[in-house]
Amino acid sequence: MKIVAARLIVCSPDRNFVTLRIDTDEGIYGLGDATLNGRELAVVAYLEEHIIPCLIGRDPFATEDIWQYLYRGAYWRRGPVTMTAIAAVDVALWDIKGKALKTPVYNLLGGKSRQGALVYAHANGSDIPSAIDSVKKHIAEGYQAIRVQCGVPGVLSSYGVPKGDKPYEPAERGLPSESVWSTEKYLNFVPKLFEALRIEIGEDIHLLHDVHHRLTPIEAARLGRSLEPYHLFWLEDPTPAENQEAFRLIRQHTVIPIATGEVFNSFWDAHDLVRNQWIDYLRMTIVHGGGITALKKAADFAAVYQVRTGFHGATDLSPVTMAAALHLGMAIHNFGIQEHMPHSPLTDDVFPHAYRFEEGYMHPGDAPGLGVDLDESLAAQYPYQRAYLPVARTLDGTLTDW
Ligand code: CS2
Ligand code: MG
Repeated sequence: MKIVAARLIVCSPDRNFVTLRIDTDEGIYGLGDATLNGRELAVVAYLEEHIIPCLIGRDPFATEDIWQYLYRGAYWRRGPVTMTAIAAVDVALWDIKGKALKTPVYNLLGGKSRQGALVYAHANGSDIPSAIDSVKKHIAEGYQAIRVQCGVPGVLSSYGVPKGDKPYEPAERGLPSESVWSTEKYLNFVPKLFEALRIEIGEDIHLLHDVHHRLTPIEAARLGRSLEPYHLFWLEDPTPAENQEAFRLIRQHTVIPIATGEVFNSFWDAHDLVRNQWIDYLRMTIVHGGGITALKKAADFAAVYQVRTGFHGATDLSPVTMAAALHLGMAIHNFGIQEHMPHSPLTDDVFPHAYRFEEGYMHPGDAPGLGVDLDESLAAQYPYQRAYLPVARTLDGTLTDW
């Protein structure tokens, strides 16, 4: 079998998605997600100008060799644009392999290690009563694990809380919006939120929380310690992770489980975190971390240190990435949990898929390959629109981490 063509489909069914389609001489094609939120067209150019010409004529089954060729062969390693482009190729090739062998991708990665992938939902509210309502709504839908974000009194547009009555979606069309942040108000408020939640819903449901990279290590340690009585499943991105040593300090002060990695693009971003056991869950994602080939290795390395996975699954990762994450999550031994922020009905129409949610778990389905398609004529009705993630400033106007 040979690769004969590859092209990009850029569409915006409620939000932007970049999809790579690779075609073979046997009529089988594969899809890969190439979406990098707010920087979409940089990946399109990287693929069109620099990668696609090198793919034509290659054997699509050679996933390891093609990965090495694109990673080592570029000489310039790592970075979100490069690794997203490599991931798109890699995922499309695994899709082709599964379709050609007439088997779901999880069978090529070790086979089923579990019956389904435990997922966590997003609950949010502008204040504590509405956050509790949102948690109860998700429990009624069958979720057994729920991330909770809440408006902080005195903080305009807190992270993870919708502005109007539409579901929370971080990227906005137009230029970047600016939100305001106060660490002091946040640190005083969050323990009250989780205390109220445990009183209201009891201990059975897993609760999670995302700090979104906003604290210093010692502030994160204080937050972790103050949340210990409420038994969180994890505290996510408590501090930015460029300095991996920062997590040592957090670990010295609190036993709260820590998750990080959604912005990592190489396992080297996580290497010290994992081998020192400073984290409990690795949140790297297939689309930004170099594909199934790279994430399988990262997960296997993490397994040696009893670190489990918690793959990123926000709406800016397309249904192709969701499917890839579910196939890998079904197969690896150290799967922990999968984020599930459902796509809009329009996005689901553009990307028909075999995966499904049932009683707190997701299942990738048994279709050959990844089990996701792209309705190109529908996609064409929703062209790309420039959009950005917000930026954040502290109360005195200093730019800080969003
Ligand atoms: C978030 C994301 O899902 C998460 O945990 O941190 O919503 C993140 O903000 C977006 O994926 C950014 O593109
Ligand atoms: Mg996050």
